[in-house]
Amino acid sequence: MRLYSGPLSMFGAKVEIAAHEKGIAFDLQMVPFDMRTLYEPKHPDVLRINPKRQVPVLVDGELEIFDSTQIFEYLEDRWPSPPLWPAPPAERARARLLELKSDEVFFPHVIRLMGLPGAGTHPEAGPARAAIESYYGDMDRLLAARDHLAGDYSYADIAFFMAQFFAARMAVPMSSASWPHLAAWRLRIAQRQAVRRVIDAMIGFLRRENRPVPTYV
Ligand SMILES: N[C@@H](CCC(=O)N[C@@H](CS)C(=O)NCC(=O)O)C(=O)O
Repeated sequence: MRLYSGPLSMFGAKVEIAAHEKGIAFDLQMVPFDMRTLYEPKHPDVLRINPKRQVPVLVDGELEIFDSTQIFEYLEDRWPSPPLWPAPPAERARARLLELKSDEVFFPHVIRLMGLPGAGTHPEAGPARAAIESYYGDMDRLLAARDHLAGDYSYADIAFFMAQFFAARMAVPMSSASWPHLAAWRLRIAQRQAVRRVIDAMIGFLRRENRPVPTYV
């Protein structure tokens, strides 16, 4: 199995973590990425497989798919153990919704900050920053009564762990005074071997590029 990703790809990191959690052997193919030119030029296999021209892309034999959430579904069907979705249908639906919200409700605010010099400290950062902090509040309330976002450790945790890692990079700190349950969850997830392996590689890349690294890691 081959996974195409980038050294700073939030969505690719989600898939890498899930594959490590399941003990799946894969070949990681990093596409060209540069802090100035970003994902240009595109890798020819990505252009051929994904009309959205984005990573992650997964190739497993004859199968060629893209999009981190679609890839999660394939990994779960093909390697059901250990499970990364809860079994009861309602809990599974809640976990899937949280995974989607992390990518499509929370993360767009982080992307907005990526476009502002100084990110969260830029004078125009206010609305995105407020939305990120409000989402932290929602997740903190959820985690007051449980250790993980939806049942046992799941794809929902993987997705939001990576999304908040990028929010922290964009100068929106998650204080343990304001969101104690969420901050404790983050430390728990950061200790997982599969997570550590992926974020350590990302931190190494950030350090080589002289970019700030979130302090809690
Ligand atoms: N919804 C997609 C988003 C993928 C995505 O935004 N990938 C970024 C890297 S993290 C990318 O390839 N960007 C390059 C581009 O859009 O040109 C997923 O979950 O995989």
